Amino acid sequence: MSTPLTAIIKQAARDLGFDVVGISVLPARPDEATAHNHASPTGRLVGRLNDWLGRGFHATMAWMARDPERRADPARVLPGCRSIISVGMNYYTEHRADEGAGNGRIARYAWGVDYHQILGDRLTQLTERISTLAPDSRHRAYVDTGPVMEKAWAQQAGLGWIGKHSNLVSAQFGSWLLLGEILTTLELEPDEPGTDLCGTCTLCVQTCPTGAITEPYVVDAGRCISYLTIELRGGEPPLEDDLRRKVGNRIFGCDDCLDICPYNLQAEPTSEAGFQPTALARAPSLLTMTKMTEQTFAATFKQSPIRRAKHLGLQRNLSQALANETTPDDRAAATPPSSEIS
Ligand code: B12
Ligand code: SF4
Ligand code: SF4
Repeated sequence: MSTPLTAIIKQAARDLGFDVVGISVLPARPDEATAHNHASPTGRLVGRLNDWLGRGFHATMAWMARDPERRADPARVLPGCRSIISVGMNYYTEHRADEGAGNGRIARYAWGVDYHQILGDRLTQLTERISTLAPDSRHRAYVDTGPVMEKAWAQQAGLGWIGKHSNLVSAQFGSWLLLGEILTTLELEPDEPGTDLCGTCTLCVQTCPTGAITEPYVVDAGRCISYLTIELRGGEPPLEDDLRRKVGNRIFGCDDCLDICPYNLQAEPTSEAGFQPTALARAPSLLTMTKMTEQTFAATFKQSPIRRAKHLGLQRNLSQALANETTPDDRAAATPPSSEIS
């Protein structure tokens, strides 16, 4: 049973359009919360993060290696932090990608308006509401870009579980949830952590074209197509032929490990207008897009996550995909094209 304040905050989050909301708490005594205590949630998290960093799985994302103890411990981000309000928004639409000849493929999360904007605006409103309810409290809201391990806290707050592809899966919304959170000094009522329902399934691990899921729950970003087409800056040396071929027609992100997940079979379309796809995002013509100047790129993707790749990165991706049209990716050659399950 939630305390009145917890219940009011959760209802306010739902009223703002968040599909899921849950709460996790940090211990009152700072020594219990510290990242040096390996039995505490933050201690376990810093261990996992350091292990991942130690294996070099962050590749060129140097920002991931900056102050891991802070990234794993919300109390270092917001001194006095007692609770984390995790929220998620469903971005699934019933549209299909048009992968006709000459088209590239863009990951679903980038089909509409940038989620940083959609979730960020709502989180600002939620924070304002909390401030009026509890004027003495302090908060920090983040979507993606903050030093917070969002999936782990979402799992702790009961939004779902961390699947073997390492993303959060919800029994209700599958893997199509984007995450955000508010760190707060308020003591709220915690939810039960999510239970892992992957069981013996390993479909996502098997389907990954590049073997980036090195073992269940662990992703080597340096091999992940999402990293190779978004975070790896244009202008870096070209990929080795084998890896480049496996990138196939993907020009921004990758959904293969999400598309295959059985928990997406019953995914309900989102009611959020901002996530509806643009015609270009669903059916991106490789040749047309190679003609985009820097100015057209900036204007076309002003409100889209695709601007993250920058003009140079997207052009690199388009060249790769065009090269792969004549040398199809290994997986596509070996197996029939995988259609989306959902
Ligand atoms: C860096 C990053 C990436 C990198 C690295 C991915 C990765 N798996 O770490 C790259 C660029 C490859 C990437 C790709 C994608 N990303 Co990304 N990414 C992030 C970011 C900024 C940090 C993630 C991180 O901390 N990684 C470091 C490692 C150590 O942490 P980890 O993945 O959480 O893995 C550990 C945990 O699983 C941990 N763990 C923690 N608690 C527990 C508990 C249990 C029981 C177990 C078993 C394990 C476990 O063990 C693992 C150790 O290896 C987050 C936003 C954020 N601030 O959190 C978004 C985020 C994870 N990305 C997101 C998305 C949507 C994607 C893509 C689907 C985009 C796409 N379609 O192309 C892909 C998915 C690829 C994949 N299979 O992971 C969403 C995920 C939403 C969700 N439902 O989970 C996030 C949360 C952004 C957001 N705000 O919504 N991403
Ligand atoms: S996003 Fe693609 S490349 Fe990355 S882990 Fe999933 S299936 Fe593999
Ligand atoms: S595909 Fe299977 S193993 Fe992967 S997250 Fe979904 S249920 Fe878990």
